[in-house]
This record gives sequence, C-alpha cells and structure tokens, in this order.
Amino acid sequence: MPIEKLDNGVEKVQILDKDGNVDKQLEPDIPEETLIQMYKDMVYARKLDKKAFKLQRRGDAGTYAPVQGEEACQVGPAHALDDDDWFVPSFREAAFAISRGYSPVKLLRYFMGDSYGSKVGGTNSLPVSIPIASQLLHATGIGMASNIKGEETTSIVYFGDGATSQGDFHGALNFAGVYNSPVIFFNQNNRYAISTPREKQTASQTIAQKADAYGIKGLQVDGNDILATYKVAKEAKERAENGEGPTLIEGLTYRIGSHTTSDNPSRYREDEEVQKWKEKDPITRFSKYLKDKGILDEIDMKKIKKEIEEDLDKQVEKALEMEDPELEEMFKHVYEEVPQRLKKQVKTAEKRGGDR
Ligand SMILES: Cc1ncc(C[n+]2csc(CCOP(=O)(O)OP(=O)(O)O)c2C)c(N)n1
Repeated sequence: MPIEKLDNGVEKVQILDKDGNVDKQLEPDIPEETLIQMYKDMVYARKLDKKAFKLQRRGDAGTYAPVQGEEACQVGPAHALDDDDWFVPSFREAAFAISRGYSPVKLLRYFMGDSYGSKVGGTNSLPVSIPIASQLLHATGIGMASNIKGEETTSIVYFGDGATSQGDFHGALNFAGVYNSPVIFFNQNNRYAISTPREKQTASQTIAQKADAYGIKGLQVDGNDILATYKVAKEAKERAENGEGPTLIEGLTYRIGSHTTSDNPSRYREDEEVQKWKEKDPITRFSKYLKDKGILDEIDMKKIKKEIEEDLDKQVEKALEMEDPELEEMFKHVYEEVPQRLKKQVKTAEKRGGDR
C-alpha cells in the first residue's frame, strides 16, 4: 500500500504489512536497541492485559480495559516522542504507559481502585481519564501553555472513535487549530465504542478528514503497523515543534478483546470478524520484521517472553501485597486543594465504617 490516497484526499500510511513485508522507502531509521525495546514493550503490555483480566475475574481487581490488538498505536508513538513531551491518556493506554516507564504495579493498582495509580507527578503525563473526550481539551490547553512559555514540547492525546461524537473533541480540535497548539490527536479507531460500531458513530468516510474542518492536518495510519505509527507520530511532533500546529492521526486498528472486563462482545460482533483482525496482529508482523533483519531470533524472543513473565509475576505480587488506601486518598492526587464538599463526603463515609 505504502502511502495510499483515498478519493477524499486523505492519506493512509502503511510500512509493514500484515505478512511482515516492509516498504524500504518509508522504513524509519530506528536504532536497534529501540526496536528491541519496542518489541519488549508490546509483549509486556499484551501479557499485562492477560494478568489484569485474570485478577479481575478472581476478584482482586476492578474493571480493566484491554489493549490487545492496539499495542502498535501506542508503543510506536511512545518511542517517537521524548520524555518531556506530554502524554494524555484515556483509559486503554497501558502499552504507552509501559513504554513511558510507568511501573506495572502502579498500573495494576489503578485498576484495583487505588488512587496511587493516578499519581503521575514528576512526569509529563496526565492520569487515566474516564469521561470520554474530556482529556482532549486538557491536551490542547497544555499545548497552548507550552506555546506561551516558549517550550518545545508536544502533547499526545489518545481517544477512541466513540469520543469523536463528543462536543469536547470538536472544541479541542477547534482551539488547537486556532491557537496552533502543538498537539497530536491520536484516534484509536478500534471500530467499536462498547457495542456501537464505527459506521454508527459518524457518516464521514474517515475520522481523519474531520481535521479539515479545523484547518489542521489529518491522516490515517495502519494502527497495527508499529513502523508506520512511529513514523507518523515523529513527523507530527516535528511539525508541532516547527510551529506548524496540531495533527489528527486516525489509527486503523481493532479491539480484539472485550470493551472492558464487564463486556461480552459476542453479543454484538461475529467471531469471523475477530479472526480476520487477529491475522493482522501487530506483534506477529513486528516479530517477523525483527527476525528478517536479524535483530532477534526465535530463541531471543522466547527468552524475552520468559523474562517478562517472571517480572510481571513479581509486579503482580507487589501490587497484591500493597495496603488498601485510606478513604481520603481517593481525592488526594486529583485536586491540589480537596474541595470542602468532598472532605465532607469522606467524613460521612468514614463514619459508616469506611465501606468502599
Ligand atoms: C462522557 C461519558 N459518557 C459515557 C461514558 C461511558 N463509556 C465508557 S467507554 C465508552 C465508549 C468509548 O468508546 P471509544 O471512544 O470508541 O473508546 P474505546 O473504549 O473503544 O477505546 C462509553 C460510552 C463515559 N465514560 N463518559
């Protein structure tokens, strides 16, 4: 495909196809150790997903939103950006967080209902955001602030296809366009917003073309191709830092698992569709790329997987051993100054015996 131009003018970028064939002309120049780390991060996220699911099923964790199938949308851009760039997640970005160096304990504690998981102070990251699309406004604002301060940092914000139906999506893109905010709006178009399919979300042919309405650049990328997500994020960052403003990237991907641990996708989609997407798996094709380049072989990959499993087991143990937080902790990392009404609610709950 390399760069395909759709009849509406939108560009669609693919570098590594589902069989692991690479377009040499578009192949980004990524150092070998970064490529290995990208592979490790993808594998880590996939295994964390499985663990989190099991923890929820046995009652040790709450609702979890799986990443399976969407790892390339996150790990590619995470490695294309710098540590001082801002990471503004929704709730399905465990793979980006792993690449950013978040401790898996922290990620797991979030899903165990501990606000320690939202403690991101000291890094240029925002905590998980559950209200759909609200975080887009924060990303635009962070970008505007960095312009005012004269800093050279880019914000990347993640959101799903469903989020594009919220007013906040349009407000954020409009402001970002007008104020030339250095933001990458990364839309993970995983085809569903819980049970609502993408075609019921918008009559637009693509999500990327919505950028036109705000006078900003928009493009599509094969979201299961880590070389392409890396490249388009890197170019969007360069544009942002050259004062050329925001970019809307539509990552074409698929949610292989359920929406969250409390969803049953077999009620609204066919297994045949899931199987078709499993053949486009982002880790399988990247593994082939690494093997073909002689960077990793089957034995290296087995070793990496084993090491990750061992590490993950330790992290899960640590997360399970942590004391449950005090009730007041719930709001501690959310507000600089906890509002009176919330303090009052905490007191009332404590009087009731702290039943959470
Ligand atoms: C403002 C708001 N409305 C409704 C919900 C309930 N809700 C949680 S996830 C979700 C669907 C989100 O779909 P999408 O934006 O496509 O992201 P995905 O879950 O597919 O990653 C909804 C409606 C919410 N969290 N926030």
